[in-house]
Amino acid sequence: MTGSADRGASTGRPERGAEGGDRRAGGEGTGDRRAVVAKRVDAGDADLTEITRLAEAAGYEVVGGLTQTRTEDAAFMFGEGKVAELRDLVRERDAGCVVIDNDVGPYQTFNIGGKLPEGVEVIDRFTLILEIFGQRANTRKAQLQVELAELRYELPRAEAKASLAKRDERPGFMGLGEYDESVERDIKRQISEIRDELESIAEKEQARREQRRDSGFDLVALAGYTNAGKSTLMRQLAAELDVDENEDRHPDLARTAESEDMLFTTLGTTTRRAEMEKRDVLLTDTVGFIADLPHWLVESFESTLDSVYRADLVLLVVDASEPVPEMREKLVTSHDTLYERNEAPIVTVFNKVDRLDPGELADKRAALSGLAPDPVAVSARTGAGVAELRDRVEDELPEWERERLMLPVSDDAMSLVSWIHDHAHVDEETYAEDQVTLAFEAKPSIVSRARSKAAELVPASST
Ligand SMILES: Nc1nc2c(ncn2[C@@H]2O[C@H](COP(=O)(O)OP(=O)(O)OP(=O)(O)O)[C@@H](O)[C@H]2O)c(=O)[nH]1
Ligand SMILES: [Mg+2]
Repeated sequence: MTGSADRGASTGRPERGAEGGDRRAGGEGTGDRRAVVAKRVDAGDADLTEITRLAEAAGYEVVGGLTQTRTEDAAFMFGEGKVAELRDLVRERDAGCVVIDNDVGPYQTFNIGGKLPEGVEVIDRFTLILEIFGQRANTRKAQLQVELAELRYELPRAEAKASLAKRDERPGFMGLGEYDESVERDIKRQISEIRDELESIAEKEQARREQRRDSGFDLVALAGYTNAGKSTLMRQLAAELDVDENEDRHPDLARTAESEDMLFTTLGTTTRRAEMEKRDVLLTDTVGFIADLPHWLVESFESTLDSVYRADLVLLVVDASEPVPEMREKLVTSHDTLYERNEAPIVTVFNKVDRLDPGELADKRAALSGLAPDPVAVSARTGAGVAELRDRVEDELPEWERERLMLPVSDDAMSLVSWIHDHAHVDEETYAEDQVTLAFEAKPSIVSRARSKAAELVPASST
């Protein structure tokens, strides 16, 4: 695996001098991956489950946790007493890093770091997610998206530092040494360059989607919260063949959609041909959703989700083995992510039903009927319900038209016959002496192309 130090260098992020102002997790080389997780909530009980799983996904060993319920402290996020507790816990557990599941501002990060033992890193939820994405980004597009997100994370911080340094005439503020305003300009320039490149990749992908539709394929996308079981379901529904012509894919990459009991296993998109009765379906698996992401991070990864937004049908996968409140929260996050840009009908899939008894399933259906009307229950692990899901996909896809064509028996007509076989579902093919009758069903666009191709044939054959 490429160390994040390498990757950092390739982003061209501003140099921070040898004194090491960079307090972010250093990846390989720093050695210490023991982390304490912490979270503050305004009310109720803070839950450390997700941040722990995220930290583990990034390769940390979580050795302690700490929560606090109180309003945000402007300087320290937590109360100062809690920060002292945090320091003691870090010492006791010999942790090298503190992961905070809150939107920690740059000054708060700096202040908390100042109270911790020397060399202990402070990172927040977003930096952690970026770190995971950075470790797993394996296509040019994914790398660009990570770089974009990193730069967008950096920008307000650079702005703040520049203006503070100017106002206070403290060029050494936060140990940055000589801070140059040009850093800010540099970040903005890089952001715009990356955006341009991402846009041109997105245009190519859009062209490819159109080409696939023209060839008679319906495009179905898997969406859902991270770890819902999208990639596992992909394997149930699709042939092993990977149809992504990913020119820039890293050579040593496995070309299958990987599944692991870990958050954000899948980052890039994988497209495979699904095995359906009638329809030719291309199924795309992609990055999972997660709650509480700032808009800049979501936007940086937006083009990853284009295959979802522009699909003909979306399968929204939900882990139904979780308690109803969690399912509800994750459904809401998923709908929020889809809401603004999605154009396709959505079928909700309750996955992991092998872990439920029938009574529980019925209760969950009832409790969530508002958010998930008429879900299909499956187990991507055992394959239960997958046949029903296939039927449902075919039912929900845009209607096909029926057509019946009578063609002359000629070479040109025969190549049209084979074109129709490739692009449509042929119900009947009968040969009489000098003509062939073809009855088929296909997308409206395919039917009209077949008609016009047939119309071109007739004059030649009638001579
Ligand atoms: N018991 C059970 N486990 C499942 C089922 N489907 C998936 N899993 C497990 O759930 C975990 C996550 O599955 P993935 O397919 O990687 O989930 P994903 O939605 O692709 O996750 P990301 O790529 O991280 O967004 C893995 O450990 C799977 O083995 C299921 O039907 N039953
Ligand atoms: Mg996956």
